[in-house]
Amino acid sequence: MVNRINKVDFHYVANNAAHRTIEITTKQLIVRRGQPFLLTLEMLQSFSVGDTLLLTVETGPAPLERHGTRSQFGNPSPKYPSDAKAVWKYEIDRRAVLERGIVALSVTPPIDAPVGKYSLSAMTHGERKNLGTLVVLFNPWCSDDWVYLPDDRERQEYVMNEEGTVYTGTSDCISSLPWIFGQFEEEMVDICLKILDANLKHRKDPAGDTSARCNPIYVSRVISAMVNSNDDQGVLVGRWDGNYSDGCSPTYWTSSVSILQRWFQNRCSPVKYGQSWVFAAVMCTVMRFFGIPCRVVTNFQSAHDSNNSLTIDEYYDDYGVSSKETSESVWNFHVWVEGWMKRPDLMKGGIYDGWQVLDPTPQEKSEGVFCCGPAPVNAILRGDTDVKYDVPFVYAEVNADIVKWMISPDGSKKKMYTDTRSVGQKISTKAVGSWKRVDITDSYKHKEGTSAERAIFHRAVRMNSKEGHGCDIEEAPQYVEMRIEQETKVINGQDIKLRLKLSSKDHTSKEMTIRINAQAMRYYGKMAGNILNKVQLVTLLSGQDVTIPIQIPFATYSKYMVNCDSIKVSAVASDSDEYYQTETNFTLEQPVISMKALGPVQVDREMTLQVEFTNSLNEKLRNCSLTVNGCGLFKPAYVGSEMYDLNPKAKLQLTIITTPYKVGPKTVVANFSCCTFRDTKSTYIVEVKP
Ligand SMILES: [Ca+2]
Ligand SMILES: [Ca+2]
Ligand SMILES: [Ca+2]
Repeated sequence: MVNRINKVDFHYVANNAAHRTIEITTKQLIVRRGQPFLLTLEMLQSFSVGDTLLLTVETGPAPLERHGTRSQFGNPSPKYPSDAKAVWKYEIDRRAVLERGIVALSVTPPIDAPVGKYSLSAMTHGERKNLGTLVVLFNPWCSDDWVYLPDDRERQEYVMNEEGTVYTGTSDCISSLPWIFGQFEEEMVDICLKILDANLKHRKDPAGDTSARCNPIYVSRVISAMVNSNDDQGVLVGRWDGNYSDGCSPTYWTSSVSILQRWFQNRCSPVKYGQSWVFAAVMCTVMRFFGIPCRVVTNFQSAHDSNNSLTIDEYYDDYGVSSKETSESVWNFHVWVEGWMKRPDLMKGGIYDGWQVLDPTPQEKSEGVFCCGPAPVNAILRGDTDVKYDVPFVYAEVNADIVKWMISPDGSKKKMYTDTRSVGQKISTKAVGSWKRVDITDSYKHKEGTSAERAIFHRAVRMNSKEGHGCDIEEAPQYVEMRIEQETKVINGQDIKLRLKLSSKDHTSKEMTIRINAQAMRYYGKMAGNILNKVQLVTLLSGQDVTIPIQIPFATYSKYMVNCDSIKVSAVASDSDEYYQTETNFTLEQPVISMKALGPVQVDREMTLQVEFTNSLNEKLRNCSLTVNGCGLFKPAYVGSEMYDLNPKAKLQLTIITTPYKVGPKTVVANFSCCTFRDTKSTYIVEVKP
C-alpha cells in the first residue's frame, strides 16, 4: 500500500513562537538548532508507526552527510556513513490520529547543524515528495550550543532587542547615538542568508563553506569580512575624507535596516558610506539575526598600531599635533562588536570562552582579507597575544603606549615622554534592559597606573615579538602639571570658554613659553584644520598656580566643524630643555529636535507624529532636512522632508502620518542636517498599544 502525502503543515505560528523567531515572520519556518519543532503530514491512507517514512534535509549546493549539509532520517533507520555529521531525528506523536492518516512529528535539528536554508523532503514507500523549506539558526537558549547564553535578560538584550545605543564622541564628552538594529524586520532572512552566500570563501568552496556554517567562530569571522566592501561585495564602503557627495555621509544613518535593504535591493552593490560605528551596528544586526549574542562596544582613545609594535608614535610641533602624516593614530573612539561563543578551538579549559571582539571596519588585513576576530576578550586581558584571531591588533587598540615626540623647526626629533595611560578609555556598551551606559574597561585590561597593567603590557609585547624581548619604557618625572578645563558647556552655535591651569612642583621658578592650539579633528585621530594658535610667556613660581583663559568664538570654529568630529585643544609648555604637554578633546553638544505623537497610539491604526527643529542661531541655515526612522513604525523604513533654508529663529516642522505594525515601546530617531550642523539626532519613545 502506498502512503501518499496529501498535505503538510509546518505550524509556522506555533513553531516560530516556540523558537523565538515569530518576530521575523509567520510566513516561513525559522527554527533554532537543538530544539524540536512540529510537523504534521496528512496521508491519503491510514499510517502505522512501522511504515516507511524517511525525511531528508539538504542545504547548500552540494549536500553531503559527511559535511553535515544533508541528513536522511526516520524509518527504516538509514545506515549513516561513519563520518556523518549533524544527524537529524524525528519522533512520531502516538496520540495523533494515525488511522486517519494524520502523522504528527517532532523534528529536531542537531546542535551541530549548519545555519542556513534547508529543503525538506519525505519518502514513503517509493514515493518522494518535496515538503518545503525551513531556515535553521543558532540557539543561545540551548545549553549544548556554542553560543549558549544562560541569563534570560541577557538573551533578551543581546539576541532579541532590535533597538540600542552606540556610544561616540570623546572620552571627555561621550554622546549616545540611538540605533535601530531591526534584525527581525522584513527581508532580513533573505538579506542575512545572502551575506553568507556572497562571501569569498563560499565563492571558492561552496560545499566547504556551507558545512562550516555549523561553527559560530567561522560564521562571525565571515560576517566581519562581509560587512565591509573591501575584497568582496560586502555591505558598506568605508570613507573618512569628508567627501561623501556621491552617497550618504556616515553620520546620516540611524538604522541598519535601510543600509541592508539598499545593499540587497541593488544586487549586493556596496552602500556608501560607513565608518566604524556604522560597520559595527550593521554587524550587530546580522549576528543577532543568526542567533549569536552580540553587543556594540565603543573604545575611546583607540589606538591604531599599524606596525604591530603595540606602541604608537605621536609627533608635535609648535602648532600642536604635527600634520606630519603617520599611519599610526589614536582615534577619539572606535566601535566594534563583541559576539558571545565558546572557543573549543583554543583549548586551555575554556578560559577563552565568552565575549569575543569582532571588528568589521576595514583597518588591517587578517589572513589576506579585511576582517578581524573573533579575539577573546579574556586573551586581551591576559596579554595572550599569541592566541587567534588578531589579538595583538585589538590589544594595541585598548592598551598601546604612546611615545610623544617634539619636532623642532630644524626637523630634529626629541622624545618628550611616554604616555602609558591614555589609550583605551571608558570602553562602553549599553546596559542589559535599560538605556544606561556600562563601562567594561576592566574586562579588557587591569586599571591604568597599577603594576598588573604594566606587567601584562610587557607580557603582551614579549608574546607578540618573535625575538622574545620586551621594550621597557620609563615614565619621566613631571615637574610641571598642566590641565585644560571647560568653563561652561560647549554647545554648537555658542562661543567656547576654556582655561589652562599650570602649577610647578619644582623648587626654582621657571620662565616658560606656552603654546596653545585648537585644532579641528576627525574622529579617527587626524587633524583637519587649525582653529586657533596662541603663544604666551609665563613665569612659573614654585607652588603657585597660573591660569590662562582660552576663548574660541563660534565665528572662528564653525566653518571647520561641519566636517569634523571634535576640537582638540593642546598646550605645550617649554623652556630651554624641558617640554610639557597636555590636551583635551571634546565634541560639541548639538541642538535638540522635538517630537511628539498626537493622540493615543495603537497598532494597525493611523497615528500622527510631529517633528520640529528650531534654528537658535542668528544666521540662516541652508539646505536643512529632517529624516525619521523607527522599528515597526514606518514603511518604508524611513520618512524624510525636502530641503529648506531656515531663517534665524524659524522652525522646520514635519508632520508624519503612519500606521504602526508592531506593539510595544518603539524608538523614533530623528536626524536634522544642514550646511552648518552635521547630522544632529534626537530620540522619542512611542508606546504602541495592542
Ligand atoms: Ca569585505
Ligand atoms: Ca606602532
Ligand atoms: Ca596602558
